[in-house]
Amino acid sequence: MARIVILTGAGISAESGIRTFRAVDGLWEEHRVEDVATPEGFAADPGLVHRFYNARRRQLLSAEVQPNAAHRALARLEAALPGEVFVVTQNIDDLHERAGSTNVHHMHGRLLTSWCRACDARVPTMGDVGVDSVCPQCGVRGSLRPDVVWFGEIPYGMDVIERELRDCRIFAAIGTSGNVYPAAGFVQFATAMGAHTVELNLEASLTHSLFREVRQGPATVVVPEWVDDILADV
Ligand code: BV8
Repeated sequence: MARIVILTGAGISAESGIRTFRAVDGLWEEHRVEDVATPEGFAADPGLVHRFYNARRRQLLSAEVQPNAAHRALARLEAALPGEVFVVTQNIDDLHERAGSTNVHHMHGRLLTSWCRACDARVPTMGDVGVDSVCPQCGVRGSLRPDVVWFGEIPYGMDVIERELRDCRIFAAIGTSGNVYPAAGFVQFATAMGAHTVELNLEASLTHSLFREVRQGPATVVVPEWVDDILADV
């Protein structure tokens, strides 16, 4: 069980050039994100939803997008405190891993994986996926969907997340607006378990008043400072 549980959201990847959810003003090709990132949206127009994720995957894999100082600070924290740090991210990018974090859980899935609804395999995905794509595992055509948790679907690993929250001493939320549940509710649970809670965000989130400590500013500034303070105390 980790002593420090860190929830991250789109804001930690903003300075790597990946637009946050709310910054895209919730629109994609004139569709509300909530309509595209749902099972109903995928059933209604799988091509549109594949395009939405193909565009984000291409951007993520472009040379311009690299882990930033906030991702690297969390990797430094984990290296300094082996076994003590657990990152649960709402993000579907791989920037935490590329920065060197190893104990990372993607509760909303991953952009670089597809899920075959014919054979249930998760397959690594670096290129575009479409309604005619063939599953590399079972050969079925048209059975691949993004390996992403959409609105109305159950986030991955809720049992693991609850166990980590139950035992943590410090809960930090970085770059998340507090819009989306169940992630936005983790701070209440951590507080009930007696953990110290801290929000690190560009601006006050919807849940900022639930945190014992708030550090406002860009993640590349406030996260390295926070990590330095944590390591100065050990
Ligand atoms: C669930 C997919 C049941 C992948 C995402 C009514 C009807 C139906 C459902 C609901 C409802 N009311 C509530 C719900 C539940 C629903 C929900 O919360 N809806 C919201 C919109 C009200 N939740 C669900 O459906 C979830 N499932 O509830 O199942 C259940 C639950 C538990 C146990 C059993 C059953 C599933 C939610 C997952 C949806 N999928 N993503 C993808 O396409 O990416 S959510 C999506 O939003 C992303 O994952 C994203 O990470 C997430 C949250 O957004 P944030 O990360 O917070 O990003 P945002 O842009 O909002 O904020 C960025 C923040 O960063 C801002 O505060 C900004 O100030 C800050 N920032 C910006 N720049 C910087 C910065 N901070 C620091 N430095 C910077 N430079």
